[in-house]
Amino acid sequence: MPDRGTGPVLDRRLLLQLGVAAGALAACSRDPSPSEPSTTVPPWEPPAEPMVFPDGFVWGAATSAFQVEGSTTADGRGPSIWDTFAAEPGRIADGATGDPAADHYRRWESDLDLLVELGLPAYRFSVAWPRVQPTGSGAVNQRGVDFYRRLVDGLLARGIHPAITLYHWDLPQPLQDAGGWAVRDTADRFADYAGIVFDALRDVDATWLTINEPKTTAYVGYRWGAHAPGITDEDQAAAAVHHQLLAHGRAVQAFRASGAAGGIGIALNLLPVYPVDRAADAAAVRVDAVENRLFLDPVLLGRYPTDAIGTQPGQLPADAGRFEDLVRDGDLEAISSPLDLLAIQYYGVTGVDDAGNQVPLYPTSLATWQQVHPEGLYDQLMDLLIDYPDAPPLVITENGIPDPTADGTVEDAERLEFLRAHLQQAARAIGDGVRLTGYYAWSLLDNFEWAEGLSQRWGLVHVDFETQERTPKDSARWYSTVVRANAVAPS
Ligand code: GCO
Repeated sequence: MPDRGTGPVLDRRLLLQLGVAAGALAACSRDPSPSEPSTTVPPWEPPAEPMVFPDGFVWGAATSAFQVEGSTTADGRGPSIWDTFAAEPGRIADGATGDPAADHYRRWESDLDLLVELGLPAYRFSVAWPRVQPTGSGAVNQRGVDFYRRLVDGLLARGIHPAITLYHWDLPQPLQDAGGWAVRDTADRFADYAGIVFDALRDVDATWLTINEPKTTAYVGYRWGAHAPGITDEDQAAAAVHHQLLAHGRAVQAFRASGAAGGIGIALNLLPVYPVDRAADAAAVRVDAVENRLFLDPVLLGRYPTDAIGTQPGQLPADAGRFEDLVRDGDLEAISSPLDLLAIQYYGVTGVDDAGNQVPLYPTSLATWQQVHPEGLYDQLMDLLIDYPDAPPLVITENGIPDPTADGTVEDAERLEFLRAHLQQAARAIGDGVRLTGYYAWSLLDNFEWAEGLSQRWGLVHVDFETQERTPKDSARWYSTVVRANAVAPS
């Protein structure tokens, strides 16, 4: 995410006063080369007939352990950085903690039944490292492993494909006490943990994802301090980039060595970047490096971009020399280990001004960091096709929007139309040659939305946090029809 509410932004009205029409801005190319002055292009219109997805396209919904499980001390689970962070006064908007969240640790069976009711053929969840290894290293907590075995078996018994994220931000607290992702040892600890989970579930034909959104952890957790571990240090943020990517690479190597079934990838949140005018071109290229290429290039090309870190407008203002010193022989080979899929998470876009600030071009959702622009998904997918032609097949593992009211509702026309518009853009990109093989909506359930606590509801299914009652929203019913038809209708 760009900033999750921090960082400098230009007011949209100011942009318009400057005579810059948002429609024209939207037409700007992401191509880094300074191009012709932008011209307004007509918005894309969906065809009159439903857009059909390829046979075998995988449809699902996603959650993550800390956001839904609750039961944070059950069965030997150790504390994570999010338990610590949420317990600190003022960190979470409504003072919520990870308990009970959506109580999924105890309600997992009925939640899997809900997947069946909605006709979803795939479910993405994450394994909580502190359940499996309560201190982040050493002895395995068998009761933690057993929970995920039951969950996976429950999915398979219902004919649902498991997509398993190994790390969705809940680092065991003892590893943070030793430096967290700012230190190299954490990458080795992660590889050990990943090996434990691969061994435990080696027979399962799963989609494996190593690290969820290393960018968000590095920038929001270590640069802006709005997420756990709440650090504000540019050099630690840069180190967290490298060490998470190294952890990813080591885990892929452990996966291959384990002989586990299924395929593996990493989940990167990407952000199409549009310069607001020609004077912003250079800064926009650097912001693209910080937001996208700092992650895509090492994973897919085996090298870091040279323009992401530094003191020029738009760059991550860490010490580039110190960052280079972190990268040892063999690291980039590990980080660029061949993948079976690249998981991308798409929420919206950003504009960039000539000072490198991320500025609004499109209306935001209730999440102020989310500028909603469905065509940005098409741009993103096409950019990947052009810039990384050897990339593995793509899967969208997150895409969604919070309810427009904090209270929650099951009449969520905004989410339904958001999903429809994004699925149309996904189908459009497939038609233009993108190898996109699956889509997971974020999220199956209303849940603990990090620093926003329970106050932002991202679920297809409404959760009453008093009673834990689940009620599918209109979008969930609509999404079921899309999945069953393997097609998205124009309206
Ligand atoms: C992320 C995470 C999810 C969030 C979702 C909405 O993208 O930040 O993977 O855990 O809940 O994105 O913010």
